Amino acid sequence: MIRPSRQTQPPAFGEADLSNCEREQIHLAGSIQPHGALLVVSEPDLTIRQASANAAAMLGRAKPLLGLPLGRLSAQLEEHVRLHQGSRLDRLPVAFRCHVGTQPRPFDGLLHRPPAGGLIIELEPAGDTQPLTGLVDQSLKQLLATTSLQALCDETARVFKRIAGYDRAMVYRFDQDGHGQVFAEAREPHLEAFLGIRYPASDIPQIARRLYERNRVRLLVDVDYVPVPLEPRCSPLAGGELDMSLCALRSMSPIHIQYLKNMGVASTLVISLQVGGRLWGLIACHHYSPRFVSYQVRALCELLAEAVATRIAALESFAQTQAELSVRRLEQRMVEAIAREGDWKAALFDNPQSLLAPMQAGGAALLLDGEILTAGEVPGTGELRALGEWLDRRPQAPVVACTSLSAADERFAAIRTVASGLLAVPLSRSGGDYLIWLRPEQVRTLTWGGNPFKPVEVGDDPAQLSPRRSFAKWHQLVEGTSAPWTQTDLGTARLIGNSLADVIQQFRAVRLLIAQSQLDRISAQVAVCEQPTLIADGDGRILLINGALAALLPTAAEPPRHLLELAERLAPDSQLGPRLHELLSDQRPWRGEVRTDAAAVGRTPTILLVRADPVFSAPGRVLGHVLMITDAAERASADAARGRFQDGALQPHRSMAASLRSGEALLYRTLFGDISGNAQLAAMEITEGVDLARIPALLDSVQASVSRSAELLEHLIWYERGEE
Ligand code: BLA
Repeated sequence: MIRPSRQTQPPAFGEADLSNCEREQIHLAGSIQPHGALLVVSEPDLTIRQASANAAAMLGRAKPLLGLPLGRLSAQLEEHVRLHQGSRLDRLPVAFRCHVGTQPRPFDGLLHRPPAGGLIIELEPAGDTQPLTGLVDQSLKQLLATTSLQALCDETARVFKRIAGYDRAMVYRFDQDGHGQVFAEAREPHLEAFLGIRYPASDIPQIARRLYERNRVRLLVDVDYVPVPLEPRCSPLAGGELDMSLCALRSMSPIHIQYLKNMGVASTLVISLQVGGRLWGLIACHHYSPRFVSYQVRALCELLAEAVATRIAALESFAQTQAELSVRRLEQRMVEAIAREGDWKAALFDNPQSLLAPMQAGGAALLLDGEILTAGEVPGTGELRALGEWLDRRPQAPVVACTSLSAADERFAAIRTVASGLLAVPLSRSGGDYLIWLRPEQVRTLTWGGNPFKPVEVGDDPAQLSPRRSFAKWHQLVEGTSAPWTQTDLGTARLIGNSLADVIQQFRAVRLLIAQSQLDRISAQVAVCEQPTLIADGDGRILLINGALAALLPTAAEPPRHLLELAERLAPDSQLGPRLHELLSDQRPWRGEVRTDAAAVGRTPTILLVRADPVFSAPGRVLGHVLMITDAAERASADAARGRFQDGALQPHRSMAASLRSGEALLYRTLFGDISGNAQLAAMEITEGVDLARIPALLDSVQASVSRSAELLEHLIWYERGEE
């Protein structure tokens, strides 16, 4: 990985060198690709203030364009621009067909507003247009019929290759470190396969990745193009360089162009896949001769990429739903074991597979109260303790994942055959207590497209930086590393950890009840625990309320003395009272959510997850009751996201209804129906998935995707109208 330089000024476009190319200001390109022309006009007078050097010639004018009112160039162009003067246009350019020149030629116009003022008009040669419905319908159906991530991505490569007409289309997927792998590919039969090949994170700088989250489609028509400068270079309206983030004609970084030349590629079309608020991957299309694709095809690609991204979110959530089931079964067994044998450990460790299989781990270890219990293949006790100490020294996190313990700390090199990968969840905040899964070393060969450790070379001119020249397959033997942990593994570990922490806490409370005579001494454990916990005797009289639970109650009042009194204080008029009543009368355990009453508690209402259990000393003989509460802030924000989704996501775009003619409205409804149907299904999969922490981001991204799709559809339909 190339480190950013310590210089404070990021390098200007085209001036990056080895030390700072990660920060090249690619959105301030100051030049365009020559297949189109760019104008910047002031508003509301629509006078041309800045233009690409090729604009006058391309638009059929002998004289320079600066200072010219737009209408003098083309009345039709002016009319289209006036139509959009009230709209925002700061997110997605709007497109129209118009004729410009003394012998008028058709152009596709693209209009948007950069942040610092002015209106950017890009004019491209008009492409052939095709009826939308058939193309969208058919492609969407093919994509949405897939039921696994691999099948979806394979189909995506095929659909994009066909629609965009490139020699090769790839789905390029990023891992957690930003490295990429060609995950699916469709190519002309004579081309070499890139499927499975990896490329290092340094091939795509962070700054470019952030730009690609906003501008989702990039076209490079010909790697041998000569960039056309803007005149004047600086925007008279904005003062500085023109922000070209959303420009379709933006000139691309010379480093990247050189990279493509080294690869033997002549032109590219690249579309972002944005899932859960982050750049999940790219759909990258390569052609071996120059290639231009028109606005309509690009917008269609963008629309389909939104549907693919939504489907990816759904399929990833489905994997989590499966994991959730195995966690619930494990918890059930622990609770039963407590009731039956007075201990939960047997449930976890007598049948090691129940603990190992959900994580595909080779071994597992529980470090608790100084004791160590293990399952499967694990290193010796000394090494396990060393792992616990290593975890203690790291910053607190809900889950710790590592795929190469020996790289993290060389002392662990000796145990790499059983423990190269580690996934750990802390069971207490004070440290020392962990549930750990281990994966053995997996010696494997990774295939990279060129040497990932030499991403740059010094060119013939030693001052000149060049990306690597060789893309010959480079095999890396990876040792001391385990198979990677997935997002689903991390989510499942968190769930098992939470559920185990609950069970342990409950078990400690039970021991406390059994030893009522020693209440003072033993209660210390429960008292310092940060999970709100309460212990009551067989009649519901409260023996102990820890500080965390007391903090949920109104501060001034006396602490409640009975379970039913607690229900009244915490959440009156909720189901808590009746359920605790059943607990006392019928010994019926209860798990559920209650919403606290803001007025009663004197703070914002919140959702609490409650588990209430009877504790038996012998069958049928109740010793007491334990009540534990989890603050469901995550659940609450998941619920809020679900609400926002239901309210907002499936609404057609606001301005649509008014702007469409009847035939268009029908077309819009049909296509929007497909898209929102996909989104609705995805939302269902997502809310059934387990990892509460990820639900809001995923749902919000599906919603953002639907709203972006609605806007794109609207633009496509407006554009088609211009065709009539
Ligand atoms: C951009 N590099 C990119 C992009 C891709 C790659 C896909 C985005 C281009 C776009 O969206 O149009 C890399 N392209 C690949 C890979 C494959 C592919 C891996 O087809 C595999 C098949 N590049 C380097 C080095 C630097 C670098 C060493 O290799 C600089 C340190 C820079 N890459 C770089 C820059 C961009 C880029 C600056 C942004 C280009 C732009 O949008 O202007």
